[in-house]
Amino acid sequence: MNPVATEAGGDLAEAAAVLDAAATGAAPVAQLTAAAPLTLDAAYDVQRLLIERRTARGERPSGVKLGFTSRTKAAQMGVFDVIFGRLTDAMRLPDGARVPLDRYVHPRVEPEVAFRLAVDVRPEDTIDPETAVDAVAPALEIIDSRYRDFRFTLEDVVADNTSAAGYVLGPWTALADAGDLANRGVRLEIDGRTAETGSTAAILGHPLRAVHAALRRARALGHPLRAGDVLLAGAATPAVALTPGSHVEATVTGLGRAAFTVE
Ligand code: OOG
Repeated sequence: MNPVATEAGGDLAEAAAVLDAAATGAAPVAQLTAAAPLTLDAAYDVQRLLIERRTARGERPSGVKLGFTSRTKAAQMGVFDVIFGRLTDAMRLPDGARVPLDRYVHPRVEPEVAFRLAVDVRPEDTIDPETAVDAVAPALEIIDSRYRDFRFTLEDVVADNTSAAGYVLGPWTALADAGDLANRGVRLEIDGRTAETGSTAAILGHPLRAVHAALRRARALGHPLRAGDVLLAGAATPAVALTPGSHVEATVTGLGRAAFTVE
């Protein structure tokens, strides 16, 4: 084997181990790019290795997510490229869950729209995004950067699996019954008060474009998707820090709500 590749592979595996330990120990670490430059391709390799560590512990892939699909959210973090992350069943929290805060480093929440994959999609398949998904739901995503101060570059956040930490889904509505999703109100409520409002139009101009973007990225990364997988389309508003005891709800007009309570 090429020794340079081995060495680089070792570094990437080490980076994945560091980020994995930061997540499991809820203890932040320095940005990877502070120590050495990281290409975007290498960052996606770290992300894959990070998820392989989780699946080796028994977690199962449950879908994918996009980040920075809305400008207000991208502006909040100063990163303007759409990013792709991977979800596992251990990140899924039941609607109405009680969520312990000490499981995370500095968690934030964002209101989202989720889609459900209708069919298996192998990387070599070309599929129309509208037929790839069959249902839509309101969702909440808990993001938790494993980097100190929640600060990162594009490559850092990709390596850290796009800060993915947890997600809650509201009820599914069949896409055929959901009507036009182009411009639905999205509201984040904390303790009954509106914390953020936005529109599904903020998600790449139309949330179904997120399906297209996710399929394209999954194909480029050779990442297979399965029928039933969840696709989080990205926040419609900036993220809000979680505080103990708060009750968090996301509402998407016409689709209902998703909620959890912080412990
Ligand atoms: C990265 C994840 C952003 C979204 O929906 O835009 C994201 C972060 O802000 O930590 O999930």
